[in-house]
Amino acid sequence: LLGPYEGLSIIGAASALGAPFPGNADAPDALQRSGLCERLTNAGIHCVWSETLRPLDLPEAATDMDARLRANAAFAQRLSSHLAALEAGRFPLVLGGDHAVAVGTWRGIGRRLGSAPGLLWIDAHLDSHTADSTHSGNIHGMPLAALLGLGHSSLTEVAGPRFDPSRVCIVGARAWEPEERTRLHQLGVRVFDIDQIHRRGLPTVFCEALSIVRGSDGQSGFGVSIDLDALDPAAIPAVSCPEPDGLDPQALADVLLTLRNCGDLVGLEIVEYRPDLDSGGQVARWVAELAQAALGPGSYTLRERERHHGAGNYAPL
Ligand code: HAR
Ligand code: MN
Ligand code: MN
Ligand code: MN
Repeated sequence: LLGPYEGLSIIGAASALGAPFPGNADAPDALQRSGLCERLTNAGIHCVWSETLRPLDLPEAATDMDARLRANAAFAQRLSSHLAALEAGRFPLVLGGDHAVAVGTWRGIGRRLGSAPGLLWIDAHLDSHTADSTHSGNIHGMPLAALLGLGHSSLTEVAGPRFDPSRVCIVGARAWEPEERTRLHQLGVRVFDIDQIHRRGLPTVFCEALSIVRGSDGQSGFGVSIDLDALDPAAIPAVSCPEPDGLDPQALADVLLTLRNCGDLVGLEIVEYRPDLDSGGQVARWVAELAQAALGPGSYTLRERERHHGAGNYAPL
């Protein structure tokens, strides 16, 4: 199940169950209306909108942590099953929703592969709280801990493999609480924070991060999860939790071009978009721009199989 893939399948994950505002739930529909799929198709990427999953039960008592954990876990479980069943040959692009959907995305992709891939988490935050350490009570502050096997059992038991901390890293971090930073340090997850990116430059940091998540064999795959709040809110204001001093969107698009050459990229996720804060559609255009940078045209990842084999220029990694 490594690349090249025959085409891109977009999966909408229309949940805001993990966020403090409802706006993330409308993101997949807004992105679909904005012509994302047509735009990628015009750019030479074979693209279909596979399905948009929506929460079945919207808990009224949103104040009750247990109810919210259960609702988020139930949604993640359905998303995991959808990804596990995705046809071979299709590359998954998951569009959130808030970042809590990542538990379903990546556990499901792990099931599809038969083992956990490496994971590059591009985010202003660390998303490594548990239900016991959270200050805000928001579940979208917990998905990375859950993928690593830590936190409330409802989330950690979403179907799929547990992720290996030595093949996970975070890029763009600049807002966290001490408990989650300590947790990641103890696990050995590498965090490339914004100060380090300013010092060393994004291309250098991105390259090092890729070498960590890809591992040494090039066969176990890696995924990329982009939380749009990693980007500077001056350019990308339409997110749930904006944090000043973020990445320049064009600079991120430029380094994502590297992914076109990775036959071991197994999935891409873009989350936290708030269409209710994007009346001009400028952030929706950046979502398309980032997906296009990572995936093509002319990428190895999505190269048509016949053309790939016919040309014979690309050896599988
Ligand atoms: N650490 C904070 C919390 O636990 C902020 C989490 C914000 N989460 C997202 N995803 N927007 O990164 O609430
Ligand atoms: Mn996040
Ligand atoms: Mn974030
Ligand atoms: Mn706090």
